[in-house]
Amino acid sequence: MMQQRRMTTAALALALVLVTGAAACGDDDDDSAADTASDNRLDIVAADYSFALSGEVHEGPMRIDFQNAGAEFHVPALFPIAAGVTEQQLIAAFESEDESAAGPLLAGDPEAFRGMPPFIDAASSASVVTNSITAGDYALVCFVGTADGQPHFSLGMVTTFTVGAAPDGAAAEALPDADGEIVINDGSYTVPDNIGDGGSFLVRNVSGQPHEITIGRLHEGATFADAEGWINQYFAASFGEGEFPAGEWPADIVGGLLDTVGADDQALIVLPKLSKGSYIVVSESEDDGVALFRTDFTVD
Ligand SMILES: [Cu+2]
Repeated sequence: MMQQRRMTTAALALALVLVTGAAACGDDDDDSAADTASDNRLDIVAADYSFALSGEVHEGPMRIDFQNAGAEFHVPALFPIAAGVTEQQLIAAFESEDESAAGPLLAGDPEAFRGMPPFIDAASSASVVTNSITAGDYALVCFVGTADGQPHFSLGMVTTFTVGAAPDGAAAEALPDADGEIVINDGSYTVPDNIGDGGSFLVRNVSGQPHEITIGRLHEGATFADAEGWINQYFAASFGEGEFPAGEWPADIVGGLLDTVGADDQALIVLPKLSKGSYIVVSESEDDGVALFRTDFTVD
């Protein structure tokens, strides 16, 4: 069930969300969120097909930088796992026809909001600051599939790591101050006027239902429909239906949150200074699975 659920989530995210943007002039290292969380930072580099992690992390405001050094799309799905569970056990369980196989390996609520970075396309990166990841052992898993139908986790995109207790034993601290807010309304987003400057942006959901969020930039001359058609075809193909689309995806992801954001969930999306262009903010609703909505903005 876990595998199916996560595959569905990842597929929907990829299929529905479309987005993107090239962060050509990115310098995201001088914002307050970066400074505040600089000592509690997880770097994830995805390749075809592996995750390389660096950084020792603990409960509390944690910055996560996710970079895709591969040629395919990758998703940083995070699950809490029972102590001592190995990557090999996880792969065997996810590959199993038995839907209950993964259950005993997991701990806590696998669907809980953790404020992870979104799926990203090749050569993109995305950063967040979250304080929703509690101490414990975790697995990072990519459920995207290859052209010949193999899930990336079967090829090596599973890794485990530990999040330590907060240094002083206290409850998680508040998130650092943001440079602005991105508000999820009922059917649209409100983005702050300074979003193009980059920085850290608090995501606040007042829509009454959970939503994901992905922010990207369309390539010059590309339309939303171009990007949507390409990604839908890519995703269908990655799960064994039809051919992969030709050429490049005409968009680039610059940020977002993989997890659905509920009313009480908070995390910061950290954006680089955005290059000029047409951007889009996209969501699906988890309630009905397909309630896509989008908001456009332009950086001049
Ligand atoms: Cu992958």
